[in-house]
Amino acid sequence: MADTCPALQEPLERPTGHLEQPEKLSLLRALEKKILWLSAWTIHNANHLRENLDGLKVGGHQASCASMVTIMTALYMDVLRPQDRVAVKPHASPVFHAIQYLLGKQTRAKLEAFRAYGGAQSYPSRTKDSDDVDFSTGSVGLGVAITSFASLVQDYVRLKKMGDTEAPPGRMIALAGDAELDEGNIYEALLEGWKHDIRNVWWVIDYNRQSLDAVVQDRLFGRIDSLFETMGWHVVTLKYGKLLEAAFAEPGGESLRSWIENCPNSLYSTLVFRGGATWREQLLSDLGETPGIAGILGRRDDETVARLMTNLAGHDMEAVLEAFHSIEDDRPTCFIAYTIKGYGLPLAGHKDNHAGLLTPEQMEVFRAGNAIAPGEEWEPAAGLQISAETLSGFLRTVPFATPAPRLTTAPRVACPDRFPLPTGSRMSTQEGFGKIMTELARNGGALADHIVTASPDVTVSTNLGGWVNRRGIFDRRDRADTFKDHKIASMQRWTMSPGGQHLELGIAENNLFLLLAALGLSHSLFGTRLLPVGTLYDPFIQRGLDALNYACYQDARFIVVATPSGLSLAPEGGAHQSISTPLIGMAQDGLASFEPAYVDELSAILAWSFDYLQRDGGDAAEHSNDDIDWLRDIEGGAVYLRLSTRGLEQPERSLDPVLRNDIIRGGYWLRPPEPGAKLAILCSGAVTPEALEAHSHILEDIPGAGLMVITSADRLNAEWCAAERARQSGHAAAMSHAEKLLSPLAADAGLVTVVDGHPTSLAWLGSVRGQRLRALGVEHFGQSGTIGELYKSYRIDSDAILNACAATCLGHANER
Ligand SMILES: Cc1ncc(C[n+]2csc(CCOP(=O)(O)OP(=O)(O)O)c2C)c(N)n1
Ligand SMILES: [Mg+2]
Repeated sequence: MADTCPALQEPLERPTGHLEQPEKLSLLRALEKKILWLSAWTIHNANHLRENLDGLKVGGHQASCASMVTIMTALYMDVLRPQDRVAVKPHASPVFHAIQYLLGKQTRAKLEAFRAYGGAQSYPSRTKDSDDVDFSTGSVGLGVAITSFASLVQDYVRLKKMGDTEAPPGRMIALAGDAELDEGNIYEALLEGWKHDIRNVWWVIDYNRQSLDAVVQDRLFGRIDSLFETMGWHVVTLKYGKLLEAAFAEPGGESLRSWIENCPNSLYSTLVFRGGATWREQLLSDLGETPGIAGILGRRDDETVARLMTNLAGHDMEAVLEAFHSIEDDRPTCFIAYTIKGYGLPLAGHKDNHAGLLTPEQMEVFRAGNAIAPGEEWEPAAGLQISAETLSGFLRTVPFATPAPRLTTAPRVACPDRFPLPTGSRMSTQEGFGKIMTELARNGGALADHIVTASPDVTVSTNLGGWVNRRGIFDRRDRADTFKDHKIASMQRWTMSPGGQHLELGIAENNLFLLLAALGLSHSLFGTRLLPVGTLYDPFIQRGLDALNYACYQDARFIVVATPSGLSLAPEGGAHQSISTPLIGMAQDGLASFEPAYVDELSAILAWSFDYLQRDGGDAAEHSNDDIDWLRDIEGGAVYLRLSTRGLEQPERSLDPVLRNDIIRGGYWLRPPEPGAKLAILCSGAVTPEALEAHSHILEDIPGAGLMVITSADRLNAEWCAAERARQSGHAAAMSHAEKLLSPLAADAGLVTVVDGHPTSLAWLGSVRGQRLRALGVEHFGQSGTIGELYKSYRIDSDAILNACAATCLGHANER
């Protein structure tokens, strides 16, 4: 079987010359028809023609696809340029893959395996699909919003003249379902985009007035265009197609227009579903007495009446092309394209069509309508009134379909293995972070120049102020710091310019993570390596969690610094206290998380992180087959640092390479146990002083007891799980860092873990060697107080640790 698209099997040759408009229009209409067929057939094939081992519905969304076929055909086959980047409505995935198939970038095998293992993905995925997905989508709203942040990133790199500034800028385009506009993150992004004066963004709204459950009410959407306009967007409404516009010009046409304008969505949808005869009946009943209407209807048979009444501009190729090509400036533009969900399919207009599938019988009728013979389902030219040569000739002229890869890469920026240690014997990790960043800003160099920071209105309170003072705030225009000009004393110098390296956001954590996602894809979207660092308060990770997950899902590369965290923020109190974030850090794929106790640990972790962000598996060939990438250290990823404002006495030591490696792998012995020791305390982050105090008391009774500092429960756990899997697959000698660390202890030694976060994050350590373990941590919302009061109240103070040690050693069950 020829796996790539047969239309493009001859050698590729770039085209010359332009087609005349009518010829192009008829080719685009033919492609529109083909793309509707291929998307519907791909879904049909997955649901009806493949073996179904689970007995589960495979799904796919034929109606959602049909809604967008005209728009996407016009864009991909004519309007887009290679530098444009598109976030496709999740449920239009089959349309996207069909287009890529016709353009020679998707295989037939993957279409046939749509929604199957290794096949084209349900929703376009940068990491799982192989056909040039720019932005993954799936969680509605996020794909739309990321395009505004991508445009900001494009401006950031272009204004700094990083990368290829000769090439024209791309348009960042979102193809959105109308129900996506119910998601609040859209409006957060709109506001932020306005503040940053974003350019070159298009949002194309597939306004089919249907969501998943139902036909939606019209009232809210009446507000949408003014909302965009208020935010400085240009709004283009594509309402009526050419047929309807022509009919409106006939006698009685204006009455027909006002009838449609006033027709409730539910009635319109019902009539679309019922078809021509019902349209005629309804129009005659409502407008039969109106002069001209009888003529309009009389001159058309039922099928033509139906075609006329469903001729919304979002399905009118000419109208769609006109609208897209009319835009010549870089102002953000929102296209509201009226469409019909299921257009061209028997599902059209039915309120339950979201998950609806054509029955095999309906598919046969649809096949006949498309003149596709059995066996020719995947043939590009089958059923079209144009020859295979004409089609393939045209596909070669499509500007978007450049043979060169559209997505880019960028060289790595060299990173040191540590940063100079900030001075100060007592310091918090947050303060240490601020000082390291300030030093980086001061010392300059390539690493500092590629770092870009961002924060949702907590720049100063997360200690980024020193960095910003030196590196400035990014703005498209130079803006003075008025306070500074007026010589008003302030620690903060907030000069804004295109050279600035900090992006100041309003308070919206979703926006922070979407921006980090866009910044963290800059090497792939714009060919420029950026090293993004975003700061926020740790509890508000949960506020932006879906966007954080979204960023990781696309394999964006960034460091998120979350501080303060846990009870250790003490007087700030319960609402700002985080409990579950250590668990989030462990469970989030694509994110390596750390909770350092001391600033030298942080320094080593941060230096490693800047390198880790840039890894891409490219070095895999340098590693032997046995060198398994258990921690994805070859592949790389994003990083989460959970920091604290609690000042700790810093240890006097210098990190040798072994200790540095242990810190990066997730833990080390701060007080090594004696061989065969019967007890160890394992602590993480800000509670280390309590663990140290408890440990010094324990030594009186159990002289060999050890104290381990866990810098990354996430990486320790990941490596342990990977080693376990490796052993099961026959690598008998596989051993993880956690196992090695715990090996000096007696087999029946007791363990006590303590963390200023949920105890479960360390509790698994008892399973590593099958040891008794007491896990201390925080399970309930906290309140204001001193650290001492709170640690005592929530039982993570040194007394509680001592009690847990005693109970573990004595085997008591009820030490509390
Ligand atoms: C955050 C989120 N919530 C819920 C869903 C489930 N869902 C998928 S599509 C959809 C409605 C889509 O309606 P619309 O955006 O108008 O797309 P259409 O299919 O009508 O083109 C919903 C609720 C989702 N994908 N993401
Ligand atoms: Mg919709």
